[in-house]
Formats: sequence, C-alpha cells, structure tokens
Amino acid sequence: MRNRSQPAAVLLCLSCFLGIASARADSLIQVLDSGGQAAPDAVVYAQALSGPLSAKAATAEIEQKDKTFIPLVTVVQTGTAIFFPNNDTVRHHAYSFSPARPFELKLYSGKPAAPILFDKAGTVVVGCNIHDHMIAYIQVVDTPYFAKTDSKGQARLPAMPPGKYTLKVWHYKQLSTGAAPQEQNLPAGDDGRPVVVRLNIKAG
Ligand SMILES: [Cu+2]
Repeated sequence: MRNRSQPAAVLLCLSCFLGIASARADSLIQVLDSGGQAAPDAVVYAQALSGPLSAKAATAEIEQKDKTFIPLVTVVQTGTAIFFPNNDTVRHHAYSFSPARPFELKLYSGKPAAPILFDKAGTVVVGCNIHDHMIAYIQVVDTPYFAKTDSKGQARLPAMPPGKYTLKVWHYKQLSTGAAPQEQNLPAGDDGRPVVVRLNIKAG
C-alpha cells in the first residue's frame, strides 16, 4: 500500500515546485546617497544564500566614442565576454590593472578581434593609456539577477526563483573609500514599495 501512494506524492511535489505563486516578483530598488539624493549608476544585485549561480555565456560591449568609454558603468555576470569597439577615428589603448581582470588592448582602432572574458567576480577599472581622462567601471557579479540604477536612482531586479537573497549595492564612488558593496537582506514579500538603500557617498 505504501508503494502505491508514492506516485501521488511525487505528483504533488512537482506541482508545488512548478507553482508560479512561489516565485519572487521583480523588486524595485531605490538607491540614495548620504544626503538622500538619488544615486544613478549604482549596481544592484541579488545573491542567493545557497551560493553563487553558474554563469552562462553572454556578451556585452563598452564602446569608445568621443574619447569616452560608454557606458561609464557596466554590470555583467561572471563568464561574460566584453567587446571594446573603438568608434573614434583616433586610436585607443584600453587596459586595466584591477586584480579581478588585468588586461591590455594595445593601441587599436575598430573592433579588436577577441573580446575580454570576465570570469572572476569583482570590480574592474578600465583606462586608456593615451587619454588619461577616459575611465569605465565594470562590476562582475556571481548572479544573473542584477541591474543598474537610472537617473532617479532606481533599478528593477527581475523575478527570481523562491529563496533567500542578499541584496548588494555597489557604486563606483565607493572606490575612493575602499568600501565593499553594501549588503542587506532582500525582503521576501513585495509590498509595492521600493527597497531603499542608502550609500555613504555623495552622488552629485
Ligand atoms: Cu583613448
């Protein structure tokens, strides 16, 4: 009799597992600076407490235009390859000394043949050997659940599987203080209000 009841139990578990109601809705994150002003270009990401998620192959692009890296801030998951196309007529020489991914793309124009693979979590600061003012920041994260704040300091994390998550927020202005990404628990329920995170930086 016990054996005969098992298929029903398995079926029950499966429907429970597939239940859409148990998934997390997307979450709106509001990032503020120390003065309560909106903090644009902050990287927000949610990390499952069960450990880092496996990376899947993806690509991104940081363009060089008008002697500027565009965008200023990029967030990617570990395992992402980033292209650095030069859309200026002058040549650039992109490089980084950051431990998470040191690299060098020697003096070039157009699109380098191979992208740079970012397979380690951390912050990568990119510069140009020719133009000292050129700078870009890459935050490499161990999760597919990430976003970047807009001009209102808001970002929306996508819907995620059920579970506990740590919300991490990183801003390039934290680099001068050496501060690690700010962490807090991501509330389980969506009560319709944004999750507010206040950083110890000056956004303006
Ligand atoms: Cu340059």
